Amino acid sequence: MIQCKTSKEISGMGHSMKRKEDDRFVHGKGHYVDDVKLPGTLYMDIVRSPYAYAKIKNIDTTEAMKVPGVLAVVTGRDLEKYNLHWMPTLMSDTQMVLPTDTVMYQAQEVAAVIATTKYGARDGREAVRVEYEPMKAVVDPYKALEPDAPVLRTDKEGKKDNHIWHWEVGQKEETEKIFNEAEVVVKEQMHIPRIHVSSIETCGCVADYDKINNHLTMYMTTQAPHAIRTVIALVAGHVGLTEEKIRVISPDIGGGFGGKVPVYPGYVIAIAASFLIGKPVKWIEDRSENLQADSFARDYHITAEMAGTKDGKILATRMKVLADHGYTDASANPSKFPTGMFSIGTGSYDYPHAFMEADAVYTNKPPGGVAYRCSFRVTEAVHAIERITDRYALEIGKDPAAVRFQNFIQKDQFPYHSPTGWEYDSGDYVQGLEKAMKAVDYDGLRKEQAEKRKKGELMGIGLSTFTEIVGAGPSKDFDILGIKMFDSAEIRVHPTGKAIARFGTKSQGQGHETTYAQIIAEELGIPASNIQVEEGDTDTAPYGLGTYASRSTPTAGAAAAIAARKLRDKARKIAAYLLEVSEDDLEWETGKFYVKGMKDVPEKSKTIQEIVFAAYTNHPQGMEAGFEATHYYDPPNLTFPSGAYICVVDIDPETFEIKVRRFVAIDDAGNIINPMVAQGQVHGGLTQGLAPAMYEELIYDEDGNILNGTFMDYLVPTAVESPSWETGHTVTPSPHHPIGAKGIGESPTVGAPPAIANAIVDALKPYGITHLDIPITPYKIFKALKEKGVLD
Ligand code: MCN
Ligand code: CUM
Repeated sequence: MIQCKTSKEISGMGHSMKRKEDDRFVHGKGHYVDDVKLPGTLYMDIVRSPYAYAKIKNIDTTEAMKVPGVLAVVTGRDLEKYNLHWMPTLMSDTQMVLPTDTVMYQAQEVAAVIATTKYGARDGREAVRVEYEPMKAVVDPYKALEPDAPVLRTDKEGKKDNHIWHWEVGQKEETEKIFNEAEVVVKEQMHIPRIHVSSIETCGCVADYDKINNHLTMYMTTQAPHAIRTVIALVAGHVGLTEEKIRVISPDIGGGFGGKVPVYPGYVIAIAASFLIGKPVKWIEDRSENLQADSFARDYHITAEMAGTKDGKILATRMKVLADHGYTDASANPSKFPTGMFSIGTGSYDYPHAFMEADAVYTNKPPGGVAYRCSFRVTEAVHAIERITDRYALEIGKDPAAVRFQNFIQKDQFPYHSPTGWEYDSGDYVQGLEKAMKAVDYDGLRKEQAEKRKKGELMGIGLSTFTEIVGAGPSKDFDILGIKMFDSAEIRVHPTGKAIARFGTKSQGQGHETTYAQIIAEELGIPASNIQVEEGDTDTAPYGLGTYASRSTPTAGAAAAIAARKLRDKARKIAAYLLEVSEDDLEWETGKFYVKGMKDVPEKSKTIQEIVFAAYTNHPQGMEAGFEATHYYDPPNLTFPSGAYICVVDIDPETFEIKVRRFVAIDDAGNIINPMVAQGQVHGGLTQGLAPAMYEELIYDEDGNILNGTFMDYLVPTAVESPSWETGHTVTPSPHHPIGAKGIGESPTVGAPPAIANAIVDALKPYGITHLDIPITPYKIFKALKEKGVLD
């Protein structure tokens, strides 16, 4: 049970207050970027490449310009005149805005049509004639590294291969020595598939350049409005668009999931078009464009190895990654680590040595890599460690739960220093797994499974006991183009004691309007319903780095608490003045200061509302009037949420259809602000974990054609496919966070896939199957059994 310190009326931390924003959403009053309707708006549509790799011989715009309403067709050559045809990526690589001579992936932007109507722009798009000279695409990342592979990035002077970077961490020699001498060594080759966030709302913007005032207002679906404003200023400063002349407004967002962190070429083209024409330009992607061309997630090929003793003690792990980044390294991964937080890969287990290395490679696919509730690639790391731990348990013939208990980092070992250089803040992994096992009746399930196996029935039980790492971040390791990854909160309390609070983050559905208000309510005793939360307008919100990597609670949530505490300090001074006592004689109880020992004497206390009123009407002379505070929070460390997930599957012995019978998720995100919101995050996140485990994968043929570029073929699970998720939690507060909270937004998507994969592989254990790559489909099971000679 979560203990609430505040009353329901105040609704501080721990209250399942209903989400304030939902009134707006359920009444159809949400305001999304496509709802922005400005007088004189022009519409943009984008011509896209049918080839994955081709030279552009010619772009003929004659017919397109004849289409009624078409005003302009913008090509790479046009942008080149302003040096706007390339832009920087967040990983210090470069990306085309529009190509001048070569296209690098199917669906890449080739030209943009600007018209007075949406349909005119679409018709104009169809009328643009592009002459291509197709070239042999490089699709397989392993082949891309072969010596005779064509070099894709010929724009980079002196580039002789498709290799992007090499990264390694850990103890290479010690690990090798352990592997050479260990009693047991297991190894599996895994692919974490390329997937797509497929948010309900696609990406889009309205670029509104005002020539008279030289001012750009950019309405857009971005998770990081301030960072985008800075990027625009850096890219377009040379044409006079300096940062004070740019306002980015991110209205309501219909799901981001990481796909709305990057800067897409469409945004830059829309800005350029509005800048040149002087009218607002709207660009809204359609569903297929979103799926085919926007930032993808994952695509890691991992060789995972574990060394241990015969009786279950893990001694070391080794992981080798090949990362397919597409044609440019545009991961939204603002850290000094090119693999993001993949090096959390020793998981929840305590052993002294590990070694991880990764190589990234260019291929003729869309760029991306970090999206989809990934915590900067913890998804990949957790999948590898949780799968290989199960593989090890299988090898030594021990129950996977027993192996986990044997190797868990114990709660008194925190702060725990991992062999790959992280300092885990807190956790109680034993308690979490015990709770999950109790919830499913683990021993009972194993008995049932043994009975079923005798009858040839396929039932599997899968575990995942993962550690997450979120809250980017300590500024020493995390920045976007040099801007440190702090985040901010500004609280302004009006004379009547009602407040507005603004943040540098940006909710995309996570419920910040409610939960940030609850943090402030907890600290100041002002009812959460009287605290208006605003995000997403760079003209009004304090500078912040945005919402992704489950960082809002760890960073801006902390900033909210500290800004509120600054106000409480001021309130104490005012209360002392009003009550004519010394500050030390006062005590705080949510919502009021009272003279020590006189809690129940009305005239010996002042409520926060009375104090705030005095700040405007009767403040002590010499004290600054008003009641507002700002805080920029640079976290001392990341937070380390964890989870113990158990999945039970039944597989049809004839069709191999997989049914998730039960799924229990015990999460630990430290102190919880709003249990209902947190549970909602877990439910949604679990379905997004089920997705890559069983359904989703972007598939390309050998020419780089996407084979499932529409929702007819790319399977996004819905409520129909989802089991009834069972959730619960344990609470180990983060010791360095002002309210002891850790992030939770991505945990379920990080933890669920290996639990499901482990359950399916466990069901197939009697047939000698040791690993299956996700998404695990009935056909994959059929093929694997066939290969094992089980089926004729
Ligand atoms: N929360 C809480 N108690 C905690 C931790 C969190 O009550 N101890 C609440 C927070 O107050 C917040 C929500 O849970 O309302 C998520 O908080 P947090 O874990 O800090 O994550 P962020 O707000 O930074 O959200 C980002 C995270 C990411 S990275 C992806 S991807 C994702 C996710 O959130 N995208 C989402 N969840 C999503 N949910 C929706 N509806 N839409 C998305 O696009
Ligand atoms: Cu990795 S998806 Mo979220 O960080 O926006």
